[in-house]
Amino acid sequence: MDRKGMTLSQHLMDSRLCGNVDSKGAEDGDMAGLLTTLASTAKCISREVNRAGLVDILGFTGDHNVQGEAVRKLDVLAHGMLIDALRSSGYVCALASEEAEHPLFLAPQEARGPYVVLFDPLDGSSNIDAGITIGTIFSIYRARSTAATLSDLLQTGSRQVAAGYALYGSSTLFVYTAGAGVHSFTLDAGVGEFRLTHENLRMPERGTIYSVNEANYPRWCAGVQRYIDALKDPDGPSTYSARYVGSLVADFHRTLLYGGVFLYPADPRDAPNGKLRLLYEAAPLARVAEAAGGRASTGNEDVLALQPTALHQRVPLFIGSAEDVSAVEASIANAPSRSR
Ligand code: AHM
Ligand code: MG
Repeated sequence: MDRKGMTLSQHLMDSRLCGNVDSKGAEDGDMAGLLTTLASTAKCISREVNRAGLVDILGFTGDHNVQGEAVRKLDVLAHGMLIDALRSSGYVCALASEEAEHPLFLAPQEARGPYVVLFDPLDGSSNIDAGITIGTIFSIYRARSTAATLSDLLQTGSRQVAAGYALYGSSTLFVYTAGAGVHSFTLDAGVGEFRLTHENLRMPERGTIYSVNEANYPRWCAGVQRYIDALKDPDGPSTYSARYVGSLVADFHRTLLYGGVFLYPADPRDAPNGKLRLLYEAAPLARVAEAAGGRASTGNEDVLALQPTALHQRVPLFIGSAEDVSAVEASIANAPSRSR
């Protein structure tokens, strides 16, 4: 049966019946409901992103977030929309956002559900004012009980029961994995429905695109420098092209479709532990990559195996086609030990 064009709700219903969406215990259906809540909120964020310039919500608020970065008005708006929608959904007991220093634990008198959700409300926000593709990234775990604690938010990425993102670009997309396969939907804005455009996406085992902010080259470790040098070798086995949007979610989506590798290495001057956040960016995209046959590494460890120690922890990130990511790891491992 050609399922293309099927709505997200139909797809979730079908997947649930097939056992492909987390549905343990008494909360059968909660995951489908939670993903629907996220997708509905993404539609609202998409609307605000599209009309941002018309209603004076571009630019900065004047505040700084917990990472010390200037906060943009749309960051705050998207953060608030997700908190409000998830908090009242009845599916979650704790939330954590890249834009908030502290997590939110729902009180016993609130309608609480079995899941915790961590999210980057608007990834790529430095691109907002230029109308370049940005997105929302989410990560979902089960809590041990609805009286969740910080440890329920600090789980290894391999324990995610679902993850995905919305992309606000030339179209609005919603991409998720919840156990089996990675599925991508495109918003049919006229009727307000996400419709299935790719089911069971597979990332090519090897690609020919690398994606990195190459201005940082002089400060990378020798292993990463050598890896990039080798990609440019005219006598090398393949010819690579460079593509870098500067919105992780957009660079990742291209990598998911076309293959290759996205790199954000550590940089001793500006990002000694890497720039990207483990819980809001690296782990959810690693979960999507692995479900599509790809990989994500910190350079010497699988991202999904990392035990988080802090909510806003950063990590170096190498993510994409399995063979490309393994090649970066090999280059780092084989570099002289003091300059890895
Ligand atoms: P943010 O917009 O949520 O703060 O995310 C950080 C962004 C990523 O989307 C992107 O990959 C990276 O920062 C780009 O960094 P740089 O400008 O240093 O290349
Ligand atoms: Mg981000």
